[in-house]
Amino acid sequence: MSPNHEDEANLTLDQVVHDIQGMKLRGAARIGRTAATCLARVADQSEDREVKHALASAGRQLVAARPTAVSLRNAVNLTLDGLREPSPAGLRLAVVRRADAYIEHSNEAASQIATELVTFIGNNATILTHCHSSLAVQAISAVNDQRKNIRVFADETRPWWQGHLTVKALHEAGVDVTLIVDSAAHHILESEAVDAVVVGADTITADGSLYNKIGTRAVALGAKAANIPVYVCAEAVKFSPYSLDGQLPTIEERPREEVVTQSDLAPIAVRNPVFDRTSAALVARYITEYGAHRSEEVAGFIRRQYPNTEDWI
Ligand code: RI2
Repeated sequence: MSPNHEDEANLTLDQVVHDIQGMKLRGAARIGRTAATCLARVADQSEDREVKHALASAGRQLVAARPTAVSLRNAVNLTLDGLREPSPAGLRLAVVRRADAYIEHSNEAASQIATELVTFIGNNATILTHCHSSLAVQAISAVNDQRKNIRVFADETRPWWQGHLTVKALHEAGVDVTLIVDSAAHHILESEAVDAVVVGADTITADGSLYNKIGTRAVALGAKAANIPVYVCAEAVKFSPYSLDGQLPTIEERPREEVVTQSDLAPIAVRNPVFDRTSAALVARYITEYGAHRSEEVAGFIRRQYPNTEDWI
């Protein structure tokens, strides 16, 4: 299911923002790569006299498209890096180069994270996962390639059913995977002697909290109760430098129509939060391209990864 970012290179800024808001473009890693690609296109296509303004405006529009995934804001800032270059030509060149570097690093990070996760999972392991994380899918596939007799249970993940993407991708990779409804997760954790929960991340904050797809918190609480470790596959851009000074992600709420469309339920109120926060104590390790980190190590990791965020939006 790994997206071909060239497909997105032809999208306009408005199309990218629309597709991210409409969940046509989803997955925090893919959203970040698409934002970098989009900014390179804006740089390429802007006149000298307008390039700085066009990039600043595009950056703000992209950051606003999905408030919970910090990879989007980090991708914009890592690509624009404060728009400091003095000349239009220098700015244009720097943005295109940084966008290419971002995309190359993102793709390399996924395979480094996969290699790191394998060190935490043994033969005959049973894994449970939630939603569709391209990083978790790649890492679980690597575990299946290098360990014997691996089984996976995947939550379907209402209301967008991203678990269907996960089971199809893992099945294509030759993994023994079983789809379950979200509310079966606790039962499976206990009755199937699950050895590890492996999920992705939208945002990780300095206190070690994980912001991920709705339902992750419930799975992590069930794992804690069953003494099962939770491993989070997340490249450095999933970590929030903005949380060092207290800026926390907004939990995105989406339309009721994604939950119910039946006319007999029309009078009934519906809430549709699509992310939740899993506290630091429930995460065993954050598996990154720079190694595995405990929750209490996250603030230091963020400071090392993001030493200078001056002029960032
Ligand atoms: P990768 C997804 O959100 C899920 O929450 C997933 O865990 C996270 O992004 C990270 O995905 P959505 O886009 O970056 O389905 O690992 O709302 O692909």
